[in-house]
Amino acid sequence: MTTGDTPQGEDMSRRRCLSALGAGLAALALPLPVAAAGRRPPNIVMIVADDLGSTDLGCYGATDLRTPHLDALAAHGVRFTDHYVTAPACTPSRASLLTGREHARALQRNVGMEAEETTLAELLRASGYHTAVYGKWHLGIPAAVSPLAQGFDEFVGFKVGAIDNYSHSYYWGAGVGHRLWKDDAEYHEDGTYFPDLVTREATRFIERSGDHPFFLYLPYNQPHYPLQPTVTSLQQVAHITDPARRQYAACVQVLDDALGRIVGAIAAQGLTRDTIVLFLSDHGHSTEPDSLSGGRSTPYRGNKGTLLEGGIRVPCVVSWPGQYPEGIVRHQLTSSLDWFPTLAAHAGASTAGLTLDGRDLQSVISSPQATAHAALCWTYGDLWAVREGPWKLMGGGEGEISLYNLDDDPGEMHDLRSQRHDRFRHLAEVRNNWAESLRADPTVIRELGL
Ligand SMILES: [Ca+2]
Repeated sequence: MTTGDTPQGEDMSRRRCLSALGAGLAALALPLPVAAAGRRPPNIVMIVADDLGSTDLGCYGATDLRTPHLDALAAHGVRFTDHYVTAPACTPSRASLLTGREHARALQRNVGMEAEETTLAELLRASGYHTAVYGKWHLGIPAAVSPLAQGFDEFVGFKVGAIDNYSHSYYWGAGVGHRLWKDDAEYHEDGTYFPDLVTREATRFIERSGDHPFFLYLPYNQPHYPLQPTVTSLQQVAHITDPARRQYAACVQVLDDALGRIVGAIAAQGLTRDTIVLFLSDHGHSTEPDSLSGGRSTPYRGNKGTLLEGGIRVPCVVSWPGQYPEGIVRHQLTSSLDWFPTLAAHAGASTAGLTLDGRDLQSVISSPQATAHAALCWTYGDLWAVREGPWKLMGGGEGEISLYNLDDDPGEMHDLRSQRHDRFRHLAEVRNNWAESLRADPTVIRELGL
């Protein structure tokens, strides 16, 4: 595997959660109007795409792909245009999603997510939820950092970056071998198409949930390589002439079909109005050779592994029929960090004592005027970026520091640094203050350009 799927450039930090620090930041979360009085806590289904391009859904403007179920979710929910993940690679992005914390705090170098991290699954389980993860874990292989050690009652899936969808083996580098797990044991089900296996397990979990609230985390491995779409899905995108795009589109179709089946399973149990369905990608599309580079981020530039928009700006849709507004679009700056406090609030789970970097999005979901973040900052390897309003400053690596206005220049082509020293100085200060706040956390290692 190349960078982004091995724990090399992505896993930078040591940390230990300091609960003493937690109280201050936890207080940033808004008051928590849980589910209305007398109402049961909602089920939460969190579906994560793997390497899906920033605009590769019909509801995000793609005209060649077929994503009817995801488009329907957006039509009956809330779609975010300016939603970001914390890193353009699997492991750090997922660690932040599950903890509500910057990956610099949550990761342990070359291992995965810190065992001491409090995941959303741990928090919800402590509030009485049943929890399960089916799909791609990629947050550590040892038992001490496995799903069962991080708050999940059940796990079926793999812990590495990618597997063959039928043999469930890993064919890259020196680590070739069977990689499917059920809980903490090796599991064999040769020949079952992995996305179908995930959907089947998820459906069974939903069917036996009864009235008990559950948290179901479904990190599908689509459209990540190896590109192994079904014959049916390939036929449905036969109109796409570019072979790489067609293969990729068929994998997106597999993902969309899976989401449709999950939503259908929820409806079949009469749980639609008791279930929040959240969908997002872990980062932008891949240009690694095995991916065939079939993904797109138009009109943005960049991809997985970069802090350009195409690396970190992702599709994100959330639906809670009867509770959330339907068919609306939100343009505020939002982050995958925000789902931890938002969903915890809906579940009635206290985040007191946790040092969280995300914000409760309930006000943003309710109002186009509300603000969750004045600015967002990123660090990844030696790359860094900061966005405030339409302005984005980025640097590190071999490149110069560049300033872009995303409203005028979504493709980040025209560097305005020499023309707008005022914006440059301001964003640099925002970014430095953010880095300083992380440096104050002794559990963060300073290898990230912090
Ligand atoms: Ca990924």
